[in-house]
Amino acid sequence: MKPDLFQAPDYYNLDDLLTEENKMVRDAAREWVKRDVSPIIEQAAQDAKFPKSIIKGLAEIGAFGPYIPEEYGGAGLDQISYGLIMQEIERGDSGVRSTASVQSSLVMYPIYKYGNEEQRKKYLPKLASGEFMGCFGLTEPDHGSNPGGMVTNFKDKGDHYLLNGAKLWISNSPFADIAVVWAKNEEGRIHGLIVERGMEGFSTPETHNKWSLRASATGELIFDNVKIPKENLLPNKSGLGAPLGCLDSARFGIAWGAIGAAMDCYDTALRYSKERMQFGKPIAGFQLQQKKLAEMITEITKAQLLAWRLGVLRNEGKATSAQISMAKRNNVDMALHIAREARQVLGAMGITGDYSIMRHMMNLESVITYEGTHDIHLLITGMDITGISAFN
Ligand code: TGC
Ligand code: FAD
Repeated sequence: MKPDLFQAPDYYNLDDLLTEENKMVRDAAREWVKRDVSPIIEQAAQDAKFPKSIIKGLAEIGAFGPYIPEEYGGAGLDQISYGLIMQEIERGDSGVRSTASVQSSLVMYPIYKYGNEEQRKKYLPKLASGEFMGCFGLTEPDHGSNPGGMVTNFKDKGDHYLLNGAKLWISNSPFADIAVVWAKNEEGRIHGLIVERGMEGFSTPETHNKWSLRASATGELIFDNVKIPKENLLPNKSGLGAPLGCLDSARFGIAWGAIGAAMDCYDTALRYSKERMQFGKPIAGFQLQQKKLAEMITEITKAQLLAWRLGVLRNEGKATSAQISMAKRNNVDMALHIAREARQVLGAMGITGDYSIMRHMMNLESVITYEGTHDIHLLITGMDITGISAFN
């Protein structure tokens, strides 16, 4: 892969809206991605291997639990710093951002929010430092967009629960130490359970042959009469709203992360277009290429404003799930569109691993699908503005 010459676009001087802490956190993440992610990520994606060597660095830049209080090992940052960290990581690779999103918003968040003090103290500091890695099991083979239909279940056996079922498409599952798993009790109520690697009857086979998120490990979670100690149930929230509440936090991070992937594609295309000569002049001088680049920077700027405003609302505790949903859908769609356009600006070179664009494009096909598909997010907005659910 070519040296990482990334220069972040900031067309509307959005830096003026950030605090000194926001900028410090963002710059540290940016520096780390340049130094430790860019040199290895293309090979990791080509090899379809999650680069475990980056776990320590992710913990050091505060990517594991950015907004979790410091007393539990988190970084205690605001929502905009959290978003900026996700942006910078996804500038490097969506798969690396996935690892951080899952650890922070889908594992640490439910333990922090729905767990008791003992669970917080037992797991959060180790998750924050990367000593423990976690995964989140909601999706099942027959229940993706409709997680409320899940069939994974647990029965009360007196001194323990007995867990049965299967989860599919689970980021980090092949190497995770713990899994936050959503399952129904005998009354059909959804609860979160912490399942630990090594428990008898629990296995995590890896899913192979992905053309997307190749630097992120994806797998299954299989529960065959797994005995779960009663103290591993998350006591403070149940129902579908519990896992969906975690998704709000992760989707917010994705809304920022996708901007990073888009910025990298735009920056690469801009630089290439100024250097690549055809018909005796740089291709950046042709109107059709300028149209592509002008539209890219416009869409990135709009997405940055959306994310920033959403961050302010989150900091004030005022962001709704539907507002988060809109930002996730818009910004991922924007990034995927930009990746496709930027790929064309590079001509044949755009399909090679010498540049990051094709990897971003393929990754974004997962990002537009997970944490709620593009269609599902359209329907969430539709439901919010009409008051009528198109789901049931
Ligand atoms: P519905 O009846 O609308 O809602 C059930 C209950 O949940 C509440 N609720 C929410 N609560 C918190 N946050 C949200 N975002 C919420 N959305 C809904 C709702 O108020 C209700 O509460 P209550 O108290 O009345 O019971 O549920 P539904 O069955 O009609 O489904 C709605 C739908 C389709 C929007 C939802 O199920 C959905 O979002 N589906 C998409 C599934 C999804 O996003 N899966 C993600 C799996 S995890 C993942 O992809 C990780 S990728 C990680 C990575 O690598 O980065
Ligand atoms: P389906 O729900 O079968 O949808 C198929 C198509 O039908 C989609 O286009 C969808 O938009 C459309 N559709 C469905 N319902 C409707 C409707 N009502 N109206 C209109 N159209 C509809 N899940 C986890 O729990 N944990 C993870 O860590 C995790 N990581 C993932 C990592 C990767 C790489 C991927 C690809 C997925 C991951 N997922 C994870 C799963 C992800 O959340 C689901 O793939 C996603 O929610 C969609 O479910 P599905 O794939 O079963 O598609």
